[in-house]
Amino acid sequence: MEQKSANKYFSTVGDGSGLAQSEGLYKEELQLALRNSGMPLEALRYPITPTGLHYLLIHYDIPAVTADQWRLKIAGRVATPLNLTLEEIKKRPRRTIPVTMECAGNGRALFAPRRISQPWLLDAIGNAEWTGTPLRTVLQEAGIRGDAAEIVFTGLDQGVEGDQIQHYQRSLTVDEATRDEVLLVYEMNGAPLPPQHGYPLRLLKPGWYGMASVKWLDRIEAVAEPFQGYQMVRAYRYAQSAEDPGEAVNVMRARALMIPPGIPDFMTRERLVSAGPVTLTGKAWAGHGGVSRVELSVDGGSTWSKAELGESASPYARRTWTFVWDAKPGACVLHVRATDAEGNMQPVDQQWNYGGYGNNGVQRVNVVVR
Ligand SMILES: Nc1nc2c(c(=O)[nH]1)N[C@H]1C(S)=C(S)[C@@H](COP(=O)(O)O)O[C@H]1N2
Ligand SMILES: [Mo]
Repeated sequence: MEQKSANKYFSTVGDGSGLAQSEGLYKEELQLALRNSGMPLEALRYPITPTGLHYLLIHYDIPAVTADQWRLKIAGRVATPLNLTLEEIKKRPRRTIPVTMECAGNGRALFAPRRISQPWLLDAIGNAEWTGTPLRTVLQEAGIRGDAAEIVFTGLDQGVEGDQIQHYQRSLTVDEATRDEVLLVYEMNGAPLPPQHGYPLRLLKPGWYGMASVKWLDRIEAVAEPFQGYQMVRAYRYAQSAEDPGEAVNVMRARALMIPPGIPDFMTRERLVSAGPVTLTGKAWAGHGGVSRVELSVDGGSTWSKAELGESASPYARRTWTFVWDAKPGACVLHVRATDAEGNMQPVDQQWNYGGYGNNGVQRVNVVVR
């Protein structure tokens, strides 16, 4: 990988610490926010998120690529390197799975201080139906050699991040890469992958935060050592400072979100609701083993009651929850929280980290009942 000091060419944002020093948004955050749209929370109502409402996260530019010139290269520590056309990939066994995807940075802007980056609130989510072919069978055909430890996925997109000129690259261990549910995806919601979601082919790693699902795949390489690329060792770490190596971010933490009830105030997006029974509903998910419980608080987090949980369409898709609230006139803050199969509950208070990852602090919705 080519390395260069970015500071030689590019200006610094803020005071150089990487953290915002004020509540106001930096121009650079707004620039990212306008490119990378979130899903309006009322779209939680659709069982499958319409393609144009699914969140987007693009580190650099959408690369220019047409399927006829494109080839997927499979190389490195394999017995038989492969060079596949999109048509050849589509002739392989076809699988469709609904998968809930969430950006690891979801909730970042709710941390204080926040990392200067894509300033997500709670909307970096989607639940699409992805169609493709299992990665495992392609790797079997290439013949992963016994000395391979990881599989590196390289996107066509290139940019400068930190101080490194790079293609977007992430790796998975051979064990993680060859799990049943890992797909090479060429369709989203029954149509060819749109440019912004990785056309012509992307990886899908269900259960993990979105950064693992590399878009615009160019090359898949089996390597002998753990991959040390920027997106593995510098970004996507639960760390306490810029220098702290921290722990890898991977599996999605438990989260429940509600469709904000009633109608919004245009500026604040606080809600106006009529007194009486109000059915609160939303979705909940967790990367490992799914969600075991969802609870509501209608008194600002003092007391909690269990919501009713629906079924999920796949082990990697969110579940619907519902709760009937007897709304009394006045102002209140609604909270919703999920617990995963291992008993990990969403925290009420933030668990800060430098990169602003995995912030699954409970959702709070300000409501005025009249
Ligand atoms: N090649 C490439 N793959 C990528 C990214 C990227 O910038 N380049 N962004 C990643 C991140 S951080 C997320 S959250 C998901 C977002 O996928 P989506 O835009 O289809 O929702 O793609 C991942 N795959
Ligand atoms: Mo992300």
